[in-house]
Amino acid sequence: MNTSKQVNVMIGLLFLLVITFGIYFVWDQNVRAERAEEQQAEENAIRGGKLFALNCRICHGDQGLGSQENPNLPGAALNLESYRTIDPGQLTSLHQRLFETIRCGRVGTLMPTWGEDQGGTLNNTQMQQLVALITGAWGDEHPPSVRKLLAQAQVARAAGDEATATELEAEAQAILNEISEKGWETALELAHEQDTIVNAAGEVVRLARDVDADDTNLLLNDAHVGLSADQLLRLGPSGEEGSEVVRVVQAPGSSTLARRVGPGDDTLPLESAANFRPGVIVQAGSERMLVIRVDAAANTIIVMRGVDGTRAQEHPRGTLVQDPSNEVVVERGAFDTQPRPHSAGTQVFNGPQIPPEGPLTGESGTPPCGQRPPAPQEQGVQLTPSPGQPERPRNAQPIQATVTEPQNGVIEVPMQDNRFLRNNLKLPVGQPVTIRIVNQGQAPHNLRVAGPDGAWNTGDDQAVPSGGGLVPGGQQAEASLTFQQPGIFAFRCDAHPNDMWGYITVGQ
Ligand code: HEC
Ligand SMILES: [Cu+2]
Repeated sequence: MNTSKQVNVMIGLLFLLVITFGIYFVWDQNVRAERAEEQQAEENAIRGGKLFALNCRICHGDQGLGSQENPNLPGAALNLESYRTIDPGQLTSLHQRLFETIRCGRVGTLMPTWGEDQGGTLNNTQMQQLVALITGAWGDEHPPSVRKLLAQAQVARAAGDEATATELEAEAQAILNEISEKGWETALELAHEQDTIVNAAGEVVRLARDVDADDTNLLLNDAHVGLSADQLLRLGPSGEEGSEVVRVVQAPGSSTLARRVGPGDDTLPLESAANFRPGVIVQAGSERMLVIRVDAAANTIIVMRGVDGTRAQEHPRGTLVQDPSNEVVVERGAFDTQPRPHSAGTQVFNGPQIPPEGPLTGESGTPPCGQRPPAPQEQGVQLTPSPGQPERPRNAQPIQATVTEPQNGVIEVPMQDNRFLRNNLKLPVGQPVTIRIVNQGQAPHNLRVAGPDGAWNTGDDQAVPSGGGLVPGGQQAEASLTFQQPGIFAFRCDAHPNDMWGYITVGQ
């Protein structure tokens, strides 16, 4: 081999090397870009979860399940698979609708306006992050791995391989679910963090002994953590089976002396006499006293000094006077939760916060985003529901004058965003009737009857679909309903409990 040949081979080899590196580089860039896009969706869904815990959970629930999570929550369920659509066309319109709903709120409902440009507190990026939390996609395009799977599914379907296509679509759905669920998990974690109560020593507040379902006295490791009457506490983490909400009736008294008291004074002036009870022993310094009378208005307590073998002493202003017991008297099963036994060590949380009842968006002032002002309430017919039935929300849709009865044992109820197109139904006693709901809107809806007990989400509810799930836009569902007693029963949509509303008259 002569020198020039050697040189040529060398050049050839170098050239190959350069090409190989070039190809590798381009490929690597692609993979990195895809991974970055994937991570972007996830990171934004997680940011969305944090924003949700800070701004939205008061109405939409710690887990984002709204009224499905607790009947007291007015917000719609947002943590649903039906919002994580794999249909690219649907994603575009869904993204738009969710973003606009968050930005503008919904006139005539409790859903507030969030867009900064509308006087709200969230910027566009933050609102996009909330949408990412709900859809599992960043913007109106799916992450690359999902796009790839969907393209493969299309090829498989075109080739007539339906089974493979379905499988690939399920895989794509699983990726969106996972991204969205990361965000929802973050929301729940942050909710727990925000609601955790710690005492002055930095210890987390817990039950100090087991409680039965009917115990109204809870012993805590420390009850001197600023609890006040009427406050709600949660026993066990929100979102976990068995968590219960209780209302504080009486927390142990704790305050400081408003003035110096001598050993002979039996009236103690306090900063606040709330929470003190007659018959309880309180402690100031090393002295114990028996509370005889409480004057909450004057912020004084009348005591018997130096009990339990202690001696009456002088106490300077600012001395801590407290009921050293760590017992809290509560009302069990508040906020429509079930009283249940709980074991010692169960964490005690603050909350939930009670959702506001108004004002409704756009009711006073200019409606946001140029939305029309809420329609003046059309005059519907007045029905007198059976005793104990839930109260019709202020802004619920009017009740139609036209009564719909079953045709061949079936009643069809078309639904739009957000109303039942038939909401004055009449059914016979004791006979099964099929109710078919047809969702002509885009938002998910269902139909739930409160039942004779007048409470939502209890054992005597009947729902369409029967499990109480939501029917995505464009789909329908049916269930057979039977009423064993006459009466007028309320129904509503779980996702839109404040506006989608109707009555079923049974018998007569
Ligand atoms: C004061 C209570 C309240 C707060 C706070 C609230 N919402 Fe809502 N939201 C509602 C109610 C009520 C609805 C149902 C409106 C209806 O019936 O159309 C709703 C509906 C929605 C919908 C539309 C669901 C659909 O498809 O119909 C979205 C999206 C939404 N809220 C997102 C949010 C986000 C994100 C936040 C926090 C930034 C938030 N909401 C805070 C009450 C609230
Ligand atoms: Cu609905």
